Amino acid sequence: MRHIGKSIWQARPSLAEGTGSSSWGASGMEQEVAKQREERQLRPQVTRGERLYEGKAKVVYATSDPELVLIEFKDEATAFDGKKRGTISGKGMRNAAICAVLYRYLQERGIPGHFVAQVDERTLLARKVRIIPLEVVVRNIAAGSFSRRLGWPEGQTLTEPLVEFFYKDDALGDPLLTEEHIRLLGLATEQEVARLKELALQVNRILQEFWQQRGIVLVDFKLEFGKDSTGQILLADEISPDTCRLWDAATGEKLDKDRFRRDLGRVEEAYAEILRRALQGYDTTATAGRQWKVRVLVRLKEGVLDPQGQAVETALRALGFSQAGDVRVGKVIDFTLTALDRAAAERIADEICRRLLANPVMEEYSFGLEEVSGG
Ligand code: ADP
Ligand code: AIR
Ligand code: ASP
Repeated sequence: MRHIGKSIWQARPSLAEGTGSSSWGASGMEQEVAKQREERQLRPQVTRGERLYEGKAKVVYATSDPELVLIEFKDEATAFDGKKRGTISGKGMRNAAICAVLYRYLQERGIPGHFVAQVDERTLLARKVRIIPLEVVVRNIAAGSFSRRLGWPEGQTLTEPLVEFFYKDDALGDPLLTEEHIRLLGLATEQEVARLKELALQVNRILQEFWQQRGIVLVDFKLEFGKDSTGQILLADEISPDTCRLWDAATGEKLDKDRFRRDLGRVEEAYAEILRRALQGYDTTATAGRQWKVRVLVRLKEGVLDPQGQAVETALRALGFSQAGDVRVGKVIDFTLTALDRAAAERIADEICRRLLANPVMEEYSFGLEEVSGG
């Protein structure tokens, strides 16, 4: 493994000593710092590599781990496919923090996402994916291009959530696509489109509840998805006031990028308010769900040399147990996890095995799952 430059963990300023921004609630911030410490222990050796891509709102860097990227959030803002440009001071830092909170919340609930850790004020570590060039929009209330296109007044509630696909192509102005267009253009298969819709609606349910608890109405939002090196579809890119419409439930005030798009003023304040609300009740969100006991068995794949197994076999023979043969030594890993339901727990356990516990080249794994009762 290549090591480029300083370890990002050493390079990062601690949030606690960070900007001194007043937007962090005291207990929310303590929780946040604790989460970051936990995440840091999981990925201690990753270092920053070359700049892979600079977009309108973020810069993406390679890392010493080919499966991971660093995503740095900028204060620059654009709207209308880059035609309107400006700076929203503090946006990078706030969007990175909001995004980290939302991704943790979603991934704890079994949504497969690219988020790994927040490494400094404006930078997230994420699993590298090949982005599927679709913007997947979910709408609960009419607004924006939906209102313009179909003449529904802004604010009218839809009878059920609507999923729309747009072609992620600035030069074409991100046109709306039908599922037939997606197939014709070869952007995704029918099964993949079904999976994207399913995930988008799951994300909508989870985020609607998250924001509702914080006095915010989730009007609509845009998601991006990508495929990791194994071909698994992961939720990727950011989820923030840049990509969601968020209205104050009590006053109807817009607390998102529409303030910038439409020159409504108090843009920075809106982002700060969303961060403050996102951090509200942070500790309760971290422990939501049921407790599951997981037992993972990891063994070497058939045909991989197992010196430990051979040693045990030799020792058995020395003791006279000539009946025993084909000894293979594996390991057992026990842990508990918190998840809303069995399906979520299984998705998370599988991820943990694939990403950390079993080496995909040499090892195979299986796991069993049991709910901790009486909790
Ligand atoms: P844009 O490309 O629209 O200007 P950004 O400035 O947000 O957008 O740039 C970030 C780019 O990184 C986006 O194109 C986004 O699709 C891509 N991206 C987001 N998450 C990942 C990831 N985990 N791996 C690779 N690319 C990603
Ligand atoms: N969005 C779409 N393209 C880029 C972004 N950020 C988001 C908007 C809005 C939702 O998708 O921020 O929350 C729908 O956008 P529109 O313009 O189609 O109404
Ligand atoms: N389409 C995005 C927006 O309006 C960004 C951009 O168009 O530049 O928010």
